[in-house]
Amino acid sequence: MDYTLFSYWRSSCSWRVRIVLSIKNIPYQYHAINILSGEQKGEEYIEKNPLKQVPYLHGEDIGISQSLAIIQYLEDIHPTPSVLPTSPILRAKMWEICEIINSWIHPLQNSKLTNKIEGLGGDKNEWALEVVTSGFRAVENILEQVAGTYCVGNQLTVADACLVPQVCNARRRNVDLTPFPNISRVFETLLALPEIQRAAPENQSDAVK
Ligand SMILES: N[C@@H](CCC(=O)N[C@@H](CS)C(=O)NCC(=O)O)C(=O)O
Repeated sequence: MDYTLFSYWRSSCSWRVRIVLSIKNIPYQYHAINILSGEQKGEEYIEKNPLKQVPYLHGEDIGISQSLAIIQYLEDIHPTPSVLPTSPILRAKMWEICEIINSWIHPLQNSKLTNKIEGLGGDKNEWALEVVTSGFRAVENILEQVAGTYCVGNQLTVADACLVPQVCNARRRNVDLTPFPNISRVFETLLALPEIQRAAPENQSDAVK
């Protein structure tokens, strides 16, 4: 299968997908979409993804948006190495972590929303800090129960693909990570892996250095 990933180097959702492609060693073409200059709103791109967002995975007969849907597809088509724990309870815990990041932290602290909050007279930094801190508190609690070398035991899973970009984001926002020792430890371990480094924003062709 020839894949093209429509991605922006700094997009954390794109980074999640790049991490899984990298863990599974799946070759793909990288198509940069500059979301700062509004390329995601171009007619040609909207035909693919009417949500005007990245990531978007294109293949021979497929077009998929939403990072977790793309990841599930990649897992189904390229099951080895798996990024899902086999134990049902560990798999559920993994999805808990993913959902906290994907459906709580990420959408509530993205710049589109925080800029709106600022426009309405709110303090965008205070808002983002509150969201990230409450989300990380919940993730930390789960990691206390299930983390090993990585988020869930000693296997690289979707939770790791979600955690790394979100922690990088938090660091860019100067969030104090000391109350989250498990998150910090797992993050540092992950960041040192070649699979994660290959997928890192600064190593993409559209990175601005
Ligand atoms: N739930 C979606 C979120 C996608 C998303 O928010 N993408 C952001 C980048 S991380 C984007 O394209 N923003 C540009 C915009 O909304 O104009 C996913 O998991 O893929």
